[in-house]
Amino acid sequence: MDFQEIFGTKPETQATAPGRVNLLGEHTDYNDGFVLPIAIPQRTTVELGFSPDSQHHFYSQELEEMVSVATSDRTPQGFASYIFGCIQLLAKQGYKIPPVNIYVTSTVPIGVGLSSSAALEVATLKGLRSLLNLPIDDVQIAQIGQQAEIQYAGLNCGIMDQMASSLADTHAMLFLDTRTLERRTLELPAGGEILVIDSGVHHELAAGSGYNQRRAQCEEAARLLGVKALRDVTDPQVALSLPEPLCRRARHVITENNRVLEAARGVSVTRFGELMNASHASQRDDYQVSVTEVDVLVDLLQKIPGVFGARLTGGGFGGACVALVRESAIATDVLRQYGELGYTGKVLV
Ligand code: GAF
Repeated sequence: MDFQEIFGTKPETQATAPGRVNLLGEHTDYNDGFVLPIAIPQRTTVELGFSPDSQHHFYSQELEEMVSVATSDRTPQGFASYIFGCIQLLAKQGYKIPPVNIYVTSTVPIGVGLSSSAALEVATLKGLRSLLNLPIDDVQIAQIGQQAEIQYAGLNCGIMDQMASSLADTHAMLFLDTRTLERRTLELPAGGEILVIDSGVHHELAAGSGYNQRRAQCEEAARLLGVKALRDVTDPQVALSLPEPLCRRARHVITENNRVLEAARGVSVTRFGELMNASHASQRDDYQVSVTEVDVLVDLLQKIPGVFGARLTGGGFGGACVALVRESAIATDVLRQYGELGYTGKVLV
């Protein structure tokens, strides 16, 4: 069923935003640190029109679900929470938002660390900007999207995903300083291609997950070290003065920022791969956001000739692995070996 079949009119406008895969710089964004994401080909598209009644109506093609909600209602659950959050935040900024119909379709995989929620927020905000001629730029869209995630979906996230979805493309990495929002695009290291494989274990990051706990631990570590954010520490030895587990959490963030900065200075594909491998070890051992299946998959990838490096990508606790490879055909071998161990993986990018 398309927009017209669902809502009885043609859409007034539409907008689209991609998911992202993060190559380096995990759990650094809410520490004011550095990240290196790139957009993926999968996108979320929203079509929009005006609602004939006093409610907003959101329809998800993938879920075949309609959610109708008035501005004064409580936040709905699921996909609608992100859209509702974006609308409410625009209204709080003083924009007059009439009741709207929004039709969502997406190819961004959900729950694997490729930012399906940021793609929905950014597409929604760009769609509303177009529908209502709102004077907001792509960075403001990322900032509002991040607040929608925090205030309406309960994930105390950083700004990487929304910045990547709003500003990145599939041809170059976005090197972003999440404190200043200064950014530049960087070519992928010559000779490397991106491969993303789903481990088959899906994650749920929001309220109650280890994600918000990790962020709180980082803030506590920064407080104990007397800095504004862990970004302000560059020597991993400094973390040793902290009690566990804050010591490990801080060490991950400090070393991860250093890895991103080294990669951004321009390194060979081999060195970039080594940095990815070190990033995975740090996420697994210090930040403790990996799971067995992901570790197995990363391990297989790292041993296959033609793979420069591999790591867990995104928030963790399951999800996908990103690898830098000579050619993506090696995926067949990896999936076979992963399957022989009793797991089911899937190539996503
Ligand atoms: C999730 C969050 F939304 C991001 O802000 C970031 O912290 C990431 O996990 C981990 O690097 O995608």
